[in-house]
Amino acid sequence: MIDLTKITKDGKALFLAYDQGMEHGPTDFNDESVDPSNILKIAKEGGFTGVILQKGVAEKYYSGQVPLILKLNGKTSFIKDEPYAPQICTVTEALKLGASALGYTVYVGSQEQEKMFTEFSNIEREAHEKGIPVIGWMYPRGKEVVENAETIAYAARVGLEMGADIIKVKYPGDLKSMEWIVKSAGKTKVVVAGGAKEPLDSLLEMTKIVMQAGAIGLAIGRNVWQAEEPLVVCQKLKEIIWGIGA
Ligand code: FBP
Repeated sequence: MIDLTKITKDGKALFLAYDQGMEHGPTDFNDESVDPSNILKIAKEGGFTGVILQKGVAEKYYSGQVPLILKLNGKTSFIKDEPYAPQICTVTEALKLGASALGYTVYVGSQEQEKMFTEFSNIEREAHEKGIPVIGWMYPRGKEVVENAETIAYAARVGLEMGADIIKVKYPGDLKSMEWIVKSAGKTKVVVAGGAKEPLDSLLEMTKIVMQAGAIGLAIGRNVWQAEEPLVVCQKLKEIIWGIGA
């Protein structure tokens, strides 16, 4: 088993996702969040167990604030056909930038799936030889695929079958579905994405369900750095993930 202790605390995880500049463009940002330095400050002060960056941002802004999870592939939202996010950073480059773990998105069910399977497998082989964990963003997507609880569970299972150490999935909407996703992922650990900004109460309720279902935590972006007081949100999330007073 690959050691996850660099990016977890007591087996639980809270990752700050900041690859949206690539995935959605700066439309997600305001004057504060457009500056990666402010995000890294939140990552450190908020007690995150890892921050997720693309290589360009890591190169120019990262200096060991919290453990780095380097995203090795990505795409823009202009792509409307079958989704494929090409690899844009190598394992060697990521390690030079100080990465403690690597991230890669697989659009499970896309007509381009084969390319992502191949890239993911090659990355994973090299990373595991070096003892580095690989996190798979396992998203069921493509013209033949509807994203729902069942297809998210399928994508989660593909993460296990492919050997991901952790998978990141979208929240399916209820406890029973979430439990099935966690079961489907087996010994592969599960973290859940935050999604678009929503009221704090709903976010906290989702976090409780996610933890109750057996996931190890969240990999969350917009719901933290789009909040008026990101550190207050972090504290509440930590209280749920690690227990009161975390
Ligand atoms: P959020 O918590 O902001 O949703 O971030 C999670 C994440 O997976 C990011 O890592 C990624 O940039 C984004 O969501 C991709 O979302 P989508 O593919 O649904 O546009």
